[in-house]
Amino acid sequence: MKNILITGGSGFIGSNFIHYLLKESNFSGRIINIDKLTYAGNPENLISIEDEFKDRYSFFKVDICDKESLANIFIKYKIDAICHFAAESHVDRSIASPEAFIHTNIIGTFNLLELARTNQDHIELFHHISTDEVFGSLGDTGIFSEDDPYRPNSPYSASKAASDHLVRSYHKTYNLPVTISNCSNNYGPYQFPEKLIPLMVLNAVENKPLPIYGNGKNVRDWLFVNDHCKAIWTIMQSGKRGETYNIGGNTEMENLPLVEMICDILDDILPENGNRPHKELITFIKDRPGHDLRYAIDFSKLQRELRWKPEESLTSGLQKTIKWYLDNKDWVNHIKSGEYRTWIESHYS
Ligand code: NAD
Ligand code: TDX
Repeated sequence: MKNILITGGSGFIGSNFIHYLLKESNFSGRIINIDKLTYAGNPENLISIEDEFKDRYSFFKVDICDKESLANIFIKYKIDAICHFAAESHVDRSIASPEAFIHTNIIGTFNLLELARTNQDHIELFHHISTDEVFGSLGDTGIFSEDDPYRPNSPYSASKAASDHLVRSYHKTYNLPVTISNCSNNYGPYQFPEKLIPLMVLNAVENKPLPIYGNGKNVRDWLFVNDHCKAIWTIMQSGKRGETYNIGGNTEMENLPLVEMICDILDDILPENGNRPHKELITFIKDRPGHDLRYAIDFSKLQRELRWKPEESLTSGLQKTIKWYLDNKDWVNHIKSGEYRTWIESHYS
């Protein structure tokens, strides 16, 4: 793999993956990042990369629904691998307005697959990033394995499920060299503060309410984003073409104790903050419609076949993440004030 096309590389996981590939991995080729820069895409995530890796990194503001622009980049940069992150990713937004999820997650993925199929001679790999949410919801017991049936419950997870099926079908029908990974909830630096962990951290710092949906007993498995990046690169290099791999963090937790953990860490780091203990900010609010009760992920296939396992514990990962949000005040302020949008508009209009 010499020229990797990364879609959605300016979002949370994509930008962490670009940092990982260029700074920590054995990859010596070139990255072409295409991103539409929706509200979730932030070029500030990659400022240091643009400076440091001028010869090996290029960015284009492109929508994966725009076939013509995709084709031009594909040919010009002799793309031989695709790592596909671009998506509408937030469940609550998919409940409020599902349409963009259908366009980007389904049609966008289809466009990329078609491009890969029609240039198949040069394509070594199409890696598709997906989610454990395609498997639906678990009760108190059980764990998702790669062979489980798909039972998506939100427009977001249904659109991801559709895209997974398309990717699989392009392998079965056209023999396109694909791999798919389905992972649990990621957390870490550069995550947009609409998702649970960064939202709770930033609200607590400002002594704002910490909104917990329902009774706080919903369970998620938390995967530190750098562990996820290592898993993706492992699969891209050594995963069997046509296969799906689950990726998990081995850290199942109910939402309420997770938010309490965040509060305890903040109590230690910010002893002067007004509203201590931060736990007092916790507020229970109306539940999310169709809220999946529990996700748990069996990643033993990845561990057994490709020797990957998560390295970060939830405590150390949360400490690193919270410290990152406290240390990167400019990044946080630009997101909160909307200044990052003004910058994008002036550079890419
Ligand atoms: P994100 O919302 O932070 O980033 C998504 C990126 O895709 C943004 O930069 C956005 O601008 C870009 N994008 C959106 N629509 C586009 C379009 N039409 N064309 C080009 N670019 C577009 O999401 P994330 O959390 O980094 O998630 C990345 C991938 O991982 C997604 O496919 C998501 O479904 C999957 N995933 C995420 C998690 C998680 O916990 N965050 C867990 C499992 C799977
Ligand atoms: O304010 C909140 N209060 C709350 O109780 C928010 C934003 C969330 N929650 C709950 C809902 C979930 O049970 O916290 C849990 C995590 O919520 P999100 O951060 O919205 O993540 P989730 O819905 O689990 O989905 C995430 O993980 C799987 C990503 O957004 C998806 O892109 C990924 O596929």
